[in-house]
Amino acid sequence: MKNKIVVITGASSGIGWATAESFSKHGAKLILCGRRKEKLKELSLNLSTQSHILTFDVRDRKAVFDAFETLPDEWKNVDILINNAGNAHGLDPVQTATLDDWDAMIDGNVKGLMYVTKALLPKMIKNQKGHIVNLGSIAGKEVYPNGSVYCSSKFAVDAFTQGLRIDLNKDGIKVSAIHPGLVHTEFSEVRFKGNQERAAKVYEGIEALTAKDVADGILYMTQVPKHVNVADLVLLPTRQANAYISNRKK
Ligand code: 8X3
Repeated sequence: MKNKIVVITGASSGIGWATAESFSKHGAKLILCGRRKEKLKELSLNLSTQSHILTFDVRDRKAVFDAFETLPDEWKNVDILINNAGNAHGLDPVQTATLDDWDAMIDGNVKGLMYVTKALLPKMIKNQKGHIVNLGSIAGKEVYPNGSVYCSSKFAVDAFTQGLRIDLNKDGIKVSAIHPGLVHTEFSEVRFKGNQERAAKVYEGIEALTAKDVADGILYMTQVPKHVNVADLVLLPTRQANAYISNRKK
């Protein structure tokens, strides 16, 4: 991992932040992407290796391509892209969900991930090497009540990952996805628009995964030998059997 150039989207919090810390500890140089410049600066000060900050919203197609265009030459040969940016907005049935929530999830989780991938591909193809790791979810494997659009967005990530792996098969580029279950981050607070009480309930009675657990999973996926691709990794808390069944302490 030493001196590898690693792009992480959504690096300003949660899984993205923890992944930046883990990869830096293993010697990687990091391109930290996110919307909140101050948070990215704070993160970069915490890291023991070099980092470069790119501030943009993955939903803004032009901003994505412009941001990567500005990379100095020494940062252009990206080895690993971790497509982490994404969120859930609301937990509602189709009939009552808002279109703004739908747009935010489809534009960010799906189209944003595709834009970033597309922006970085030409160089990876030219170099005939690279690894793209997409953040899917257990919600991309099973649909749960009131999650139709969030689950759609994560099913799309799964489909895009599989398709991209086919398209890049001849180019020696690894394409993988990691699908976490319950992870204790700001995820539920964002989903419930700041309602901390509702967010806390999601993690009640269950030892959820931490952001670092997911970062460790990504690190494992990117450290296996060159001829091995961990194509699909579902990571669940031990107390969670699937999207519906969890053994919660009373
Ligand atoms: C997060 C997993 O099941 O809380 O992507 O939606 S879940």
